[in-house]
Amino acid sequence: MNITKNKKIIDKILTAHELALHGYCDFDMLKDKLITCRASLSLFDAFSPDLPNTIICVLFPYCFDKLQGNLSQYARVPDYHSSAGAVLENAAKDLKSALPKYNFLSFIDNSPIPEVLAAALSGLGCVGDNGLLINPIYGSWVFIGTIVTNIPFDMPPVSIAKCTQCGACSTACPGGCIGKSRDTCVSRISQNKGELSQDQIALLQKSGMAWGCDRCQHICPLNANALINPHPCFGDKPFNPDLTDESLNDLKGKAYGWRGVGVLKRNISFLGRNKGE
Ligand code: B12
Ligand code: SF4
Ligand code: SF4
Repeated sequence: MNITKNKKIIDKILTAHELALHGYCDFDMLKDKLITCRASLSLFDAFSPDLPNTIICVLFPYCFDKLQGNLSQYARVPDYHSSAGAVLENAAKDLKSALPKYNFLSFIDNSPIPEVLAAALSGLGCVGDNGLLINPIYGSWVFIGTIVTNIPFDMPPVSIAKCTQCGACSTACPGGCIGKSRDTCVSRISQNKGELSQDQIALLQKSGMAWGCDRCQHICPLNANALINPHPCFGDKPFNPDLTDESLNDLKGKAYGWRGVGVLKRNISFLGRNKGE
């Protein structure tokens, strides 16, 4: 086994898929922190009876501009689960062809891997008080994907870097949830099904958001000079920063589509946009 040679092969294949922004971490460091989800089984099935050795972490910058409307930045690009997910799957297939002795399994978001932690351990940035991975070039405007593999690498011991802890996100957060429970996170509330409580409605109105929330990112000084250079899988034009009832006619390929039109209409109506305000 030649670790340096394998790493070179992986670097080359990832770069060919425009995934030059990647790093590696030891699966062992995260095996006690895995998130239980539907994708957990596929992780263990793929490597059974053993465990994977390495997590390859990749970043997908997604910011096109800093326009702020009622739609969160991350949802202004084609749904990353499929767009970025397809890039990851193809990269994993090419890795398997080049290194057939090993397995490669890709995940993004719907993943047992705590992705922020994995990316930080892979040297791709620091962990903000807002819970997000902040890359030195792209800021926190990045999605995190992983390719889990049984290739063994010799990884030096790493520690997790923290942000400057300036407190700006905490002051700006409409839900008051930095360092506390995420139950009042507007991003979560905007996804809730059914009726919202009066408190939840008040938080949505306070934030002005119909889907997602970016307050703790827009305010972060570490994002001030973030490079704008979105991954090509997101095309060349973002969606409008404001959701309206009309824009809900086509939910195909939208990251805000999975909850259905009812939840989106409900959120928009609380913001008063239907009444022409
Ligand atoms: C559930 C979830 C949510 C929930 C809950 C968020 C939460 N943090 O609990 C809700 C719906 C609120 C949410 C909102 C958002 N999310 Co989200 N979410 C996830 C998901 C699926 C799981 C997160 C999780 O449960 N992690 C596990 C627990 C243990 O995490 P935790 O308690 O927060 O602990 C973290 C930190 O404490 C830190 N940590 C742990 N131990 C230690 C120890 C030390 C010493 C240090 C320093 C740090 C540290 O790392 C942990 C892992 O993330 C991940 C994808 C994934 N598979 O990881 C995406 C993910 C975190 N979300 C993402 C995004 C983009 C968002 C939003 C920005 C979307 C939006 N604009 O509305 C917001 C941001 C809200 C916020 N400030 O966190 C991205 C983040 C990308 C990035 N740059 O970091 C992810 C990684 C998805 C992806 N594939 O890109 N999300
Ligand atoms: S705003 Fe300040 S405390 Fe919050 S994540 Fe950014 S640097 Fe950290
Ligand atoms: S996404 Fe919004 S509500 Fe959630 S932690 Fe960040 S600022 Fe607070």
